Order: sequence, then C-alpha cells, then structure tokens
Amino acid sequence: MLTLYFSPGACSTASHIGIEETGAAYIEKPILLMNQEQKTESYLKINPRGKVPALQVGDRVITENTAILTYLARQFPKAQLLPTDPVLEAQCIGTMAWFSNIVHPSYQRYMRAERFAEGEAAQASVKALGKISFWSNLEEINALLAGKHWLIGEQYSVTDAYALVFYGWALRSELPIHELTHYSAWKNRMLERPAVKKILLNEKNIIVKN
Ligand SMILES: N[C@@H](CCC(=O)N[C@@H](CS)C(=O)NCC(=O)O)C(=O)O
Repeated sequence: MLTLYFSPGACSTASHIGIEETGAAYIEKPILLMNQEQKTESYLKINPRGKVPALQVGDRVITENTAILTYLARQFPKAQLLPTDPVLEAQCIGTMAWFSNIVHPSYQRYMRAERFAEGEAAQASVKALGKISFWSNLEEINALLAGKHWLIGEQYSVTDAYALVFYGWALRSELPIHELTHYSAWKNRMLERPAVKKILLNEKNIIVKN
C-alpha cells in the first residue's frame, strides 16, 4: 500500500495530485506544517529531514517531489504521466529538478528571508531579491507554456502537477499572476482535470477560488 504524507498548500500538493492521477489506492496522512507536525518524533522516523512530501511504499520511503512523481509515473504507466520518448521524459525530470532547485528556493527567500540572513536590513534585501527571482521564474514558466497545452511535449505529465504549486503560491502572496496569460490559461485547463480539482478542493487550495 502507498501512503502519502503531505501538508495542504505546500509543495507536496504536486505529489498529492500525481498520486491521485495514477488512480491507485493510497492512504493520505496530513502533516500540518502550521502545527509544526513535520518536526514530531513519529514523522522524523518517516523523513528525518522533516519535510513534506514523503511517499511510503511498503516499508520504504521516497522523498522529494521529483523522485516521488517520477516513481509514480513509472509505476503506473497506464496513467501516462510521463512521456515514453526518453528525451521528453528527461526534459520532464529536468524541469522538475529546476522547480525543486531554483523555483522553490526563490519563493523561500521571498517568504522565509529569516532562514537566509540575520538582521532586518539583510533580511529585507534577501526578501526583495527573492521576490524578483521568484517572479522571473514564474515568467519563465509562462514563456514555456506559450502556444502549448501542457508544459513538455504534447501530453499532460507530472511536471504540470508540480508547476501548479507555484501558481498557488503566487496567488497566496498576491503577485499579479493573472498577468501571465499562458500560465493562467493553463491553470484553467488544469482545473478541468478531475484529479487536480479533487485534490485542490481537498486541500482547500486558494487556486480553486481564483
Ligand atoms: N525539494 C523538496 C522540498 C521539500 C520542502 O522543502 N517541503 C517544505 C514544504 S513546501 C517543508 O516540508 N517545509 C517544512 C520545514 O522546512 O520545516 C521537494 O520537492 O520535495
């Protein structure tokens, strides 16, 4: 049996959508970041880094959205969540690695400057540069979607599920994301997918109200 550990509205929404898209049975275990549940002794036994998401597969655990989403797509090929062409598949994984290594940390610098610098002035500077960097990453996602239905190739993939996380974070931090027209049109296509709609409603995600 699969068990997904997630927190509503966190980056784990990507894996939550991904697992729902597979159609497989799974157990949902909310780990509420707002209550610091990621730091409890019992959760640290699942992921000693104290982060969500984590996917338990039998008695083994996979962490990192990129790895979880790649695993799910490969384990449930009928759901067609990654392209079969090896180059397109690698581009999907590469884009997810970029989300994890660059896009997510830019948002962290914007919203969690205290984790990167000490003192008000230094933190204000980290925050301001984080905001610029996050916005420029959103613009890059918008450009990737120009004239396209989905992010990579012709088909929907788990990479699309991951890209939705940043749309929600932009709304939450009141960035003018509606100005990014390709990203916004794609977000509406995402909402037409039953699995996406179900998980966003389940997590009470801000995207379903916008
Ligand atoms: N690169 C990781 C990032 C995981 C991560 O940072 N998760 C955040 C939520 S968005 C978290 O659990 N934060 C809790 C904390 O830092 O205490 C992934 O994609 O899975």
